[in-house]
Amino acid sequence: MRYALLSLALLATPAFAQIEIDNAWTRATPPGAKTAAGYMTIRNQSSLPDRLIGAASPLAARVEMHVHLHDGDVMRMRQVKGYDIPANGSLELKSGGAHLMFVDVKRPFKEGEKIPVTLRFERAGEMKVEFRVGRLN
Ligand SMILES: [Cu+2]
Repeated sequence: MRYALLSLALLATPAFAQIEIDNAWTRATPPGAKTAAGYMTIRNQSSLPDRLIGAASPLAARVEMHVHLHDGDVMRMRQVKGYDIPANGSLELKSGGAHLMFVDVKRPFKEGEKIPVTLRFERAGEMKVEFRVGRLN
């Protein structure tokens, strides 16, 4: 019986690894800017927690995961190794909170274009997402 349950769990893993990305966007960058922040909502429709463990884009040397911390009156960004996505829950990356950071962008992001990003989840694996570029702020 124990073996039967184990193999069932292994077979079931891909079906439960269901991640959906909503509203992935970034901003147009001014000429010479080296970084841009990316936002999105990550929904986990699985009954198991997942974790975003990496991100990459052909348009940036690297894509880091950042959080904002209040240090007195100063907001600081700190790089983290990943974001936990709760089972049957979601995580919103937004301005002033957790965000992706495109570092050393290869050229300016232009309003209206889409930036390809590959996300890597511990359980759901790799996923390709396009980040819509909003207006320069
Ligand atoms: Cu940042």
